[in-house]
Amino acid sequence: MLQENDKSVVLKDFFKSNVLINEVEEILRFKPETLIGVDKISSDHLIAHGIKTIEDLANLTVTNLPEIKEILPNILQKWVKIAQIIQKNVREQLKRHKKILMVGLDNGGKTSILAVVQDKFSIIKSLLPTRGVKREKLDFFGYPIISWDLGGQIMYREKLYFNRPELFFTEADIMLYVVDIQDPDRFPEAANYFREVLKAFTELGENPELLIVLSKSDQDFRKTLQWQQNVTTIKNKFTKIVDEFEQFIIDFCDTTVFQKETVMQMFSVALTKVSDTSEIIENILEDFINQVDAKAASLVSMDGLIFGNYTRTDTDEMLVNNTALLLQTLSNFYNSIGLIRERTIKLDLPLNGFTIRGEKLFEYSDLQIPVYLWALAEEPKKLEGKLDYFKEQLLPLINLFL
Ligand SMILES: Nc1nc2c(ncn2[C@@H]2O[C@H](COP(=O)(O)OP(=O)(O)OP(=O)(O)O)[C@@H](O)[C@H]2O)c(=O)[nH]1
Ligand SMILES: [Mg+2]
Repeated sequence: MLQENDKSVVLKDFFKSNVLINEVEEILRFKPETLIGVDKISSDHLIAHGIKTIEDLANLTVTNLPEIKEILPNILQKWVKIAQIIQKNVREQLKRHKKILMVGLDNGGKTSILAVVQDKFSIIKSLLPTRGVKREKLDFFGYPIISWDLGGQIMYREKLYFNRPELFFTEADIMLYVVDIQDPDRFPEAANYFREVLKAFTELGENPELLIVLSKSDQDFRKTLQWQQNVTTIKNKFTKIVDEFEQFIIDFCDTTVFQKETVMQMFSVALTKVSDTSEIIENILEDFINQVDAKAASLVSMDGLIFGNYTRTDTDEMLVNNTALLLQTLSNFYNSIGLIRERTIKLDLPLNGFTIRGEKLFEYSDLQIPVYLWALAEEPKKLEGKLDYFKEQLLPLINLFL
């Protein structure tokens, strides 16, 4: 983030002080006169010669400039060079954003998930089907993302996306394929569309990460046998499809928009797939759990974002993460009725011989969201004895990557 701010400061320095920069991608569409040193009259001459934007200026070749008699060639050359620096910078900034494709049948819950991530709960009730593709920039805990929400209605699926696949299915870091888990009648249709998308990726030589989102896994529904059956059906169907191709790996996550933490958790899983950051955090956690003979550790924010975790077995991972999320929900409830948040949250399972323990480390973002280190340990004393070491030595490292 710091880097990005630094860069936009540099970019701003090229423009007159009255020019407001809201979105990086707008910059290339600015008129030439927004640049420092380009007066309105010269700008109008440029426009008259078809050079209407910063981008047009940048696309000129310095060694082969058009003749504009009102502007000296060496001055024009300077402006072109500046425009080219700006263009390069803008492109670099945009590239840093992870591109997330939201794909799936109509009514699956794609746009709702994006609304939850942005805390726009109120719009969910009145959402209309997405028309075509909706692109949006999000900031997920400071992590820059561009989401491409591909409206799932049949007309778009049949007439738009596969006619020009290169416009939609290239350069994605990850695809979240959303399946409405409450609608088994449409599982075959969802599976066929998924296969078509994988074919398009294959033909384009693209290999994004894939995460299948089992949406509408509402709390009550999750408790039913029907939910379990539907999940099994989807997992089998989709795993088979992926096996038809060579290059893809899939993972599954369930969400409900009625519990924000499920959506946050799903997004964290998605981001850990596309960022090196969590790998680094995982390495640090691995180092720590080895030192204290623990079995698993996870860094989780109070609203359910998992920054990274390290475990040796899937069961331990589930144990730590699910316990953390549930106990944090409880802690949030205590907090909401006026109790002071405890620094340490602990659950002993003596018959099973272990303890799951969360320790508050710091508060994250302007909203001051507490972040806890969770660990599963058979000898929690060892862990407790090393917490100061963790805070003093390892946490500053982790902070570098948050
Ligand atoms: N029960 C339940 N309903 C949900 C959930 N998420 C979304 N919905 C509802 O499902 C409907 C469709 O949601 P959208 O987010 O518009 O679906 P979409 O995938 O964007 O649909 P298209 O834009 O047509 O592709 C809306 O009425 C939502 O309120 C959920 O987690 N649980
Ligand atoms: Mg939509």
